[in-house]
Amino acid sequence: MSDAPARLQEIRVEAEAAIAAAGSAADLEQLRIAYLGRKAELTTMLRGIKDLPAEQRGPVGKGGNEVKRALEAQLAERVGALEAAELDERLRSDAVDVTLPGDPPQRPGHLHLITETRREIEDVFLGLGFAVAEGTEVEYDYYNFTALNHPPDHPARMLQDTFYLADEVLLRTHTSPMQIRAMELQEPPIYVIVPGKVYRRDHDATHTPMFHQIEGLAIDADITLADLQGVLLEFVRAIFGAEREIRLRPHYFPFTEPSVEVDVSCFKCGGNGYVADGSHCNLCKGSGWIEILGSGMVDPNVLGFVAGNGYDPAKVQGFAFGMGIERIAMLRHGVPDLRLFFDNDVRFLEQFGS
Ligand code: 2U9
Repeated sequence: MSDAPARLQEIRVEAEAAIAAAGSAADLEQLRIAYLGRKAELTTMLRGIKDLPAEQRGPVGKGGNEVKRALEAQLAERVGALEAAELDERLRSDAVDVTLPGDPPQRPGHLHLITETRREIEDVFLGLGFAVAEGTEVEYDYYNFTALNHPPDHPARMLQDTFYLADEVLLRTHTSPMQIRAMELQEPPIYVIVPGKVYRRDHDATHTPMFHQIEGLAIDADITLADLQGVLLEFVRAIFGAEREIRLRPHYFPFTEPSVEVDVSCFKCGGNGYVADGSHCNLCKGSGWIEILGSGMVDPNVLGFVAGNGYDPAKVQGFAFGMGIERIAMLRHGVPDLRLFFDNDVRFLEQFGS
């Protein structure tokens, strides 16, 4: 061990170079174990001093402890520097830029145009004293046809026109069955409207297998066709504008007698039939009138089916009307194609709703 002091200097040079080159706190810990740990050469040398010749003990002990302190100091300095650098890097990579715009806000949804139109129509009739009732979409043949005065061989009863679910059970083809049920539940007088989905086996540009109706029914003593006209005029002016007029044309429905189709004066040309440049109005096709609904005085035969609940055709009478909600919405908003209501393309839906 005569060259122990020289070996100490070699260890120091080697260790200092390794510590200076270390890239992480973990690397430095490995170097601490290698150069200063229990099994390190320097530790072994310091532990073996007592076995050295007397004249070497002083220089090796002093030199060894110097190297040890120098390496400890260098390690501590490098650990501090690396930890600071690692912290800086973590702060940099974890940084949140609070000046960036946030996630786009959720746009609030809105009602479908059919629902909005249905509610607006409901509000008009609620204001006139009608109640709103909703029925089921699956119905008995009795309520959908029989009690509504449809003879057994009526074409609407045919399989081609109506969705049958079972013998005598079907998807309602109009909301009228709920009117019968309402009369079974409530004695006269009754003023009720029934909105909802109805189903018909029809599918082309102007018909969908499901669409929405609102029907109204008023039964009381002394109701006349003039009451029907007054109610419908109020409705039409609320929905299509205060200037509107209505026109009744004779028609036929199984459940009303007499029956009428109702036209509203054209809200595009004001009922003139032509527009500013003298050309024919393309909305009313030059007639000045637009068909919007059907109605009539409830056929006494229909009242006969609920006569037991006070609807004696000799004592009470009334009017009924029915309209397609899609048709009203298309006319009001200039929607060109019925199928737009059911495609649910947001570019269409977004244009409506409050
Ligand atoms: C009862 C008695 C009579 C309801 C009525 C109409 C005339 C009518 C159509 C309009 C377009 C259906 O949606 S549509 O295809 N409806 O023309 N509906 S009278 O009559 C009733 C209802 C219930 C007890």
